[in-house]
Amino acid sequence: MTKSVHPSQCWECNTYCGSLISKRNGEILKIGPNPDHPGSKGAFCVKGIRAVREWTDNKNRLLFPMRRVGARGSGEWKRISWDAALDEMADRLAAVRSKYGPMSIAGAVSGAAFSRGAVMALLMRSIGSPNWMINQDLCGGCQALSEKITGIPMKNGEDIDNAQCAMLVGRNPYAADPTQWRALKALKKRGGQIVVIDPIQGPASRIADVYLRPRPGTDAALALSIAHLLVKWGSYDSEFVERWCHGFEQYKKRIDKFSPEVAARLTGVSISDIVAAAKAYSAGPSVFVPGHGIDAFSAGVQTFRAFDCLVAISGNLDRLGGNRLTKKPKGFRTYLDLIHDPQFRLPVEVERQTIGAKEFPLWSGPEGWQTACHNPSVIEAVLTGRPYPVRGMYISGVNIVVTYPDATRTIEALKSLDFVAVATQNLNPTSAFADIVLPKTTTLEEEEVQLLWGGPCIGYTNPVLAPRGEARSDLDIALALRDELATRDALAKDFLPWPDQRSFNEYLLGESGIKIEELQAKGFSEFPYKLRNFEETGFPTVSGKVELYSEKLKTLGLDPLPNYVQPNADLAGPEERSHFPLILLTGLREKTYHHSRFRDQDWARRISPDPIVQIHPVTAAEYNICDTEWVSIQTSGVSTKSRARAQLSENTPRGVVSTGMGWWEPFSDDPEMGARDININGAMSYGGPWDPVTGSSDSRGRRCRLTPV
Ligand SMILES: Nc1nc2c(c(=O)[nH]1)N[C@H]1C(S)=C(S)[C@@H](COP(=O)(O)OP(=O)(O)OC[C@H]3O[C@@H](n4cnc5c(=O)[nH]c(N)nc54)[C@H](O)[C@@H]3O)O[C@H]1N2
Ligand SMILES: Nc1nc2c(c(=O)[nH]1)N[C@H]1C(S)=C(S)[C@@H](COP(=O)(O)OP(=O)(O)OC[C@H]3O[C@@H](n4cnc5c(=O)[nH]c(N)nc54)[C@H](O)[C@@H]3O)O[C@H]1N2
Ligand code: SF4
Ligand SMILES: [Mo]
Repeated sequence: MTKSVHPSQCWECNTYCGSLISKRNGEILKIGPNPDHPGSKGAFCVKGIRAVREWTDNKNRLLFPMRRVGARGSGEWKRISWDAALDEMADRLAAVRSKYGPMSIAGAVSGAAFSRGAVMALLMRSIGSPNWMINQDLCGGCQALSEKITGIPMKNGEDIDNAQCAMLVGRNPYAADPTQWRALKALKKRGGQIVVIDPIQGPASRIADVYLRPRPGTDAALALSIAHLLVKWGSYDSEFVERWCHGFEQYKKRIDKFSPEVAARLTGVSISDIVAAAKAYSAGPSVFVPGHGIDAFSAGVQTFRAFDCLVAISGNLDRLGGNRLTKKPKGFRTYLDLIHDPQFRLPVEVERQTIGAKEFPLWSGPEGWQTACHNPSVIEAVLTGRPYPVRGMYISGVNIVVTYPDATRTIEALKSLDFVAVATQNLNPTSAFADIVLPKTTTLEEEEVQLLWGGPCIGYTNPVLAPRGEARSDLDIALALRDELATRDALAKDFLPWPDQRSFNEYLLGESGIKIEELQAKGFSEFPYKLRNFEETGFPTVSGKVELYSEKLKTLGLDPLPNYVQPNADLAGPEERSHFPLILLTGLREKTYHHSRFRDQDWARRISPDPIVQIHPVTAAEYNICDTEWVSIQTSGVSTKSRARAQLSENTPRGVVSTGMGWWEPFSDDPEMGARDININGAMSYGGPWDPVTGSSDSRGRRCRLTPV
């Protein structure tokens, strides 16, 4: 009997918790937290302990490539060899490419937080297409773009451990992030203050010293008002502002308008609570802890700009106990570095044709954050041929039928394509519409090296298991497909120069001096860094300073200053209000599931068998809705509905209802597996209004109605 312990990390979500994996005779005995990990410091969750193992050894695990035999979406499959799968995929993609051109092929993936994102981008570029689709318009994109525009990349650099005050805005760390939750409880214990801004009461608001409950989508007014008070009280960092902030005078004029009286009127929060939040935040060091609750909506960038500028002027930027700027070891390459490296880029005239680049130049195309395209516009292109046809798609590591809004349109688009291939670990509502499905490795079977902003450190995922069945990693699939396309003369250029995952990972480590062996032994590698070395680094903006006033936004004809934007739900006329009287929030996280993942695991289904929609008892009574009863949810402008069980709760304010996401039915006979029944995105629109920078649509704050079924 041989026993061993392997330091690794879980990356089922981008908390990236350090893990210790015990093995006996080649099989996993236990997965648990690594208390020495500088990022997670021993925090962990049930998904890391349990779900990922069952995900790997699930009875539903896809183990072999398969070809569709019935009609698309009929759910009938036949096992084929990898050779046959790659042959057919290459033939069909090459045919699409020669008929409609390289840009008619698009790739979909979650994004560049994982190696599979970079691999998808480079595979598409090798084909000659700049069109790869990412999730971030639905997740974190507004935050990232605001930070980029303002010049302060600080995502995941929240130093709660050294803070005196944490201000949570639209964040539910109890369910979403055990590392943050651990740190917040410790902060509370040592007498620090917690400010929570969230329309829905939850575990965080219950431990808050100051709890602000704004109307959904109005948070920017709170940030501008807190800044207003800090400047009025003289409790901002005037030295930093003087030396490092661009446009303070214009910014000051803007925040002048946001007295607590004005903000109270816009948000529904009391004046005294706004003042209390400003007092707590100004005491410092204070850390801003944002979440998805203020991201992924049509005013997401402006909302983040309002908070980011507050972080800057309050002196909490890159400060112990504040928001640390991204650090990385010298010579190390991140996935984003790779994507932007000139040697891996298509000609700029081609990148300019990325779908979405004209409308959202800071999102898509040559100047874009990840260069990826605008998803709803790609779906439009599939269905209408405008701005040009998209006829083939390769989807990997994303379940777009469930997680993109408007499942009906996504399904229609997939059905109409000339060719669709999906790489996945299990059959799901997206793979249901594929011609070919490919079995993918799980995080226990892959080696991954990445920068963890949180540590900060370089994190390492140890491939502790050999791939089950015939599963392959994204890079291996991409390399094999590239070779097949090359023999068919269907490549623009080869942008995948690595023979295997190890050499890819060594390329990322670059000249950092960090070796794979060290990572294997420890599971991570820390590196030295400095705080507030602004004289050395400057800020990556036009002015070289933190741009309170954004020169980039001005050039694009957008508001260069952070502002409050009225929520779309407020713009509805009397008829829409009477038909759709309630405001819908989506995305409520559950500890058991990760978006659409783990939906086929018995233990999780026992804890959480059905989707729920939370509703205030008084509102429920108004619409004859009883507790635990199934209701249909319909939003304004969308004809399809979604079902969920009502949960009467005073956590939700009157007139607002809140539901989760990611639901589908793995064991259903329905070939769509519930994607247009219990999936909230069956009832959501992916159309505009879009955030003018990221193209994000409102994933919450939509007008809706609930009807008992
Ligand atoms: N267990 C589990 N953990 C996860 C995930 C998962 O699926 N399962 N997903 C991961 C991913 S990718 C993400 S993006 C994160 C998401 O996790 P979080 O960043 O915590 O985001 P949400 O849970 O969507 O919403 C957080 C809070 O925002 C509030 N909110 C809604 N609308 C508004 C608003 O207008 N203003 C304010 N101030 N608050 C609002 C909601 O009531 C909620 O309490 O979780 C990550 N962690
Ligand atoms: N209405 C509404 N829609 C939303 C949201 C919302 O709040 N409301 N939230 C949005 C957010 S924040 C996000 S992040 C997206 C999530 O959207 P998705 O990324 O689509 O969600 P997942 O279910 O996490 O992953 C989908 C597929 O990725 C693959 N995959 C999963 N884990 C791994 C892995 O470890 N390795 C590899 N190689 N592949 C893997 C699997 O095939 C899995 O089925 O959904 C967004 N959609
Ligand atoms: S929070 Fe859970 S799922 Fe996310 S990385 Fe940590 S252990 Fe894995
Ligand atoms: Mo997300």
